[in-house]
Amino acid sequence: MKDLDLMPANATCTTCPYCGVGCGVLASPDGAGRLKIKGDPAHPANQGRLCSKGSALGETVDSDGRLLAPQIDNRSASWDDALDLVATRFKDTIAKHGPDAVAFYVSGQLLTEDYYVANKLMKGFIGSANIDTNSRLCMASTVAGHKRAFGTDTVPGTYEDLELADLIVLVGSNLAWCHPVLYQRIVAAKNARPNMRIVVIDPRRTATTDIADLHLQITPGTDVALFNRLLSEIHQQGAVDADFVSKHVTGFSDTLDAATSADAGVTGLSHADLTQFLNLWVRTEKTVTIFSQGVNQSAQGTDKVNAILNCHLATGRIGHPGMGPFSVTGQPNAMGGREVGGLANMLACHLDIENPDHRALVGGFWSAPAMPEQPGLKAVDMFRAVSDGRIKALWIMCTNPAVSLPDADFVRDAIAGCDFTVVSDLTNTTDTARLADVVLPATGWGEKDGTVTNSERVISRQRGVLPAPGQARHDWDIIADVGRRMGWQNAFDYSCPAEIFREYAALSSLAAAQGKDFDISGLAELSNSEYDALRPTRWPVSRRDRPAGRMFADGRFFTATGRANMLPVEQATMEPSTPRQYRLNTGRIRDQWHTMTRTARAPRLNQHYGEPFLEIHPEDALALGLKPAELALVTSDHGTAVLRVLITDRTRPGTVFAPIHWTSEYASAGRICTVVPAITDPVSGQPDSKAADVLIAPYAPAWYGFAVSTTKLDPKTDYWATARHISGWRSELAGLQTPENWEDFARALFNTPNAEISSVIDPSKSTARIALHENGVLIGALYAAPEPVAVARSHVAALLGDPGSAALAGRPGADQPDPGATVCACFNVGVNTIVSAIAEQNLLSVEAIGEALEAGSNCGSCRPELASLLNATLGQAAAE
Ligand SMILES: Nc1nc2c(c(=O)[nH]1)N[C@H]1C(S)=C(S)[C@@H](COP(=O)(O)OP(=O)(O)OC[C@H]3O[C@@H](n4cnc5c(=O)[nH]c(N)nc54)[C@H](O)[C@@H]3O)O[C@H]1N2
Ligand SMILES: Nc1nc2c(c(=O)[nH]1)N[C@H]1C(S)=C(S)[C@@H](COP(=O)(O)OP(=O)(O)OC[C@H]3O[C@@H](n4cnc5c(=O)[nH]c(N)nc54)[C@H](O)[C@@H]3O)O[C@H]1N2
Ligand code: SF4
Ligand SMILES: [Mo]
Repeated sequence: MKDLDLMPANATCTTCPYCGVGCGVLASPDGAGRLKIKGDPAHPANQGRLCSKGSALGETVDSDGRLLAPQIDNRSASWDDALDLVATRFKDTIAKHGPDAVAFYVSGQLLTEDYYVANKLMKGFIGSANIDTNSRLCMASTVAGHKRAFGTDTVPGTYEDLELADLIVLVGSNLAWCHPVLYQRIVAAKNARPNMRIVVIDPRRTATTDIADLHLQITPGTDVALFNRLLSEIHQQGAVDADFVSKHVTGFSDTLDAATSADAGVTGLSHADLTQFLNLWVRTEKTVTIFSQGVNQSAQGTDKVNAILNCHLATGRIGHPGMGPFSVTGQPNAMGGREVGGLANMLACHLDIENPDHRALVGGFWSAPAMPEQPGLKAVDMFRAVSDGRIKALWIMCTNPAVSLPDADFVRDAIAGCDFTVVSDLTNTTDTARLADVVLPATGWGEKDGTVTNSERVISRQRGVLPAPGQARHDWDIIADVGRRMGWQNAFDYSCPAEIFREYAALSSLAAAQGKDFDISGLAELSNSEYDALRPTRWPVSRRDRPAGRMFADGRFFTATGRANMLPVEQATMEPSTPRQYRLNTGRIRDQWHTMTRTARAPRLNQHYGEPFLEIHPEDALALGLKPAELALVTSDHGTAVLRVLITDRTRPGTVFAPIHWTSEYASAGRICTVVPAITDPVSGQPDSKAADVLIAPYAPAWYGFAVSTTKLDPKTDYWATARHISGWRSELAGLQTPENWEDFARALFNTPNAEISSVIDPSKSTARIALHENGVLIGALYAAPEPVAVARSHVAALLGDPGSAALAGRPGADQPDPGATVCACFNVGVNTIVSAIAEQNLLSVEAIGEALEAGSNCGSCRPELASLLNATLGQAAAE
């Protein structure tokens, strides 16, 4: 890890492709197909910091596993054949069934230039608005809430506001794991100004709640009631900014009436906690309310957003330093996609599809033959239309809907049944790509060039550092080529992303002339080399006389009246789960990104959690007869998942939590969206991904197993989950029937007919330990038992490639302590190592752990966990 400091001076400045913090990265080829990575000290978002995922980027970029040539029906094909087929099938479908019989489903991970071209092709030339994006699952409620309140989808705040705030309220956001660098900036600010207060509103205890002065463990789905209660408290305590409201806001009295009749009892919060929160919020001028998926992904997501915005509007706490509502974006270009009109109900540059003037303006600018007059289908409805045959040709780019959309088995079957499906991805092995008729190899991060916009409206360049693997091509180039092959040569005659960006910036000039806030006209004349050199830039960047920087500072909003709207919102009635049901909450873990196509390639990112799991409260586990590390069967009307049980009081009784990341590539039944119903918010169309009613039962296999192997296994066992590790692969296994002969079973599992087998099999206990050697070195080991196997997993994984038979013991000798599960992914430091160092070396702070073990001293993502280990260990010591 010391080579982190040895960054060549000519390293390329680019932007991290994961979360919406949008950290600047310095990247330079290491000569072996990978990259050296360092945080860019000059980037305003991160000032040199990176989290665990960003730090491991260099390990995810080699060409191993990449699709190198287009495929038609699973066979390699030339680009000409593949793109001619795509163009012909789309043209024929449109000719026969009309433009709405085709659709694009795209992604907040496309670059702005890719997005612009896809949107132009669908909305301007094909003449349908059936282009929607995975941002529908992510930011749609915020988009709708912002538009209702501000008349525009604009985030007013900047990251500096978080450092200037005296109170930060995090609603439905696990910032420590999902926006780690922002979280670290907040931690640093709080250390510098200990009077800063932090409140976390989340039904679950998370890594983020560790820094909270107050954690409101709210009943899931009751945020509207809480913020309505806050609004009436603001009024009662005389904290309404009457001047601001009278000049700049509409709807105040109706909204207050609705709020005053609200009952905060449904939140389940104690009187003391509620009062403390209300007083803190009402009495702290400099308050920032950060919100994320606990707000957006709800059947009432848009109302939740407006309930929060109402409180900021009533107090005038918006548009000034250190205060404001702050929706943190998920994907690297979620914001850019919103600006470029990637959603089915928007046009580019914040223009509206339903406004005839806007349509005419964009249509004229593009010389478009056909502009749709109606919004297109939103993601969930789009796949319903695929299923019932209304959509007959579908192109999915840069997203994995067979895993990430609710009711995922339905979606998978819909895609499989579609007349013609095209997928553009880095690999052909994703759950979605495997269903496609045509798979197109796209270049990925590290290879492609363009721009992204982060959560604070800063546009940054992603820059290519590595050559495209095989024949892979850039997304914008693939889409433009199809556009030309469909007959629109001039409109799609682009030669580089800079050209696309200039066109987009010029369109924004026209939008701004219509009174829209999105304005990057100042960048419309960038030369190719200026575009290449573009430093991070916050919009607006206008060529008109228009101030840059903070939005809404002058109290002017983008509604017809110029005033912001407060909106009366009511808490929806929460349907109680039936007594046998549990409410399933889903979300993210620290070291994986979505469907794991990139992060799971970096061994160190698989160490934090190596398997799909279910967090369940001890009382519920007891009632269900589930013991630690057993497997649970999670079912709903829609599907089934099998997950490792993690018994913890982090989650409330009656509610369980599962991560979203696992796919059929890495586990037998880990796709959690199979059990999530496709219930959506009526305003935004965003799915409620946080409140599925499920049944839980013990999975009860006859045997459990753990295997290490030098190559990826293809287990045919009833349950399996596999992860890449430093020296090979680790697999968790289970079966409903005990194999008759463990050695035969092992031979088949490892698919190594010639390996030498040694084993310790105890029929009386039904346990087996088997080691496989080839050419004298260990190539695999299997441990099986009727209960979850107790084996020192990291230890045996490290023995792969070694001579000798130490693996049969399954645990290290007394002189070699087992480091335990990895906490610090950068320096590979395990929990046992940390706990004993705390006790033995009398370590009293996270910094001291860093000095002793290096843990937490690079990316810092594990610092919340170090802090809680410290608390637990020191607390225990104090009690002894
Ligand atoms: N490590 C990692 N980071 C990521 C990503 C990733 O895949 N991995 N993905 C990125 C993307 S695209 C996104 S959208 C963001 C998401 O970032 P977050 O929104 O922070 O992440 P989630 O884990 O989806 O959900 C946040 C929290 O909402 C809580 N919650 C559930 N129901 C409710 C409720 O009714 N009310 C309230 N107040 N809270 C509730 C959950 O318990 C959870 O802790 O993360 C981004 N960053
Ligand atoms: N239950 C539940 N479901 C959820 C959520 C939840 O919290 N709970 N969260 C939702 C949210 S917020 C989100 S954002 C989605 C994310 O869900 P997805 O978008 O489906 O997940 P990703 O794994 O990011 O998919 C990106 C795909 O694009 C590929 N790819 C990467 N780079 C490129 C590129 O440059 N070009 C092309 N063409 N392909 C590329 C990757 O290999 C991968 O297959 O999941 C949603 N689903
Ligand atoms: S916080 Fe981490 S994942 Fe997000 S942009 Fe920064 S380095 Fe990338
Ligand atoms: Mo997202």
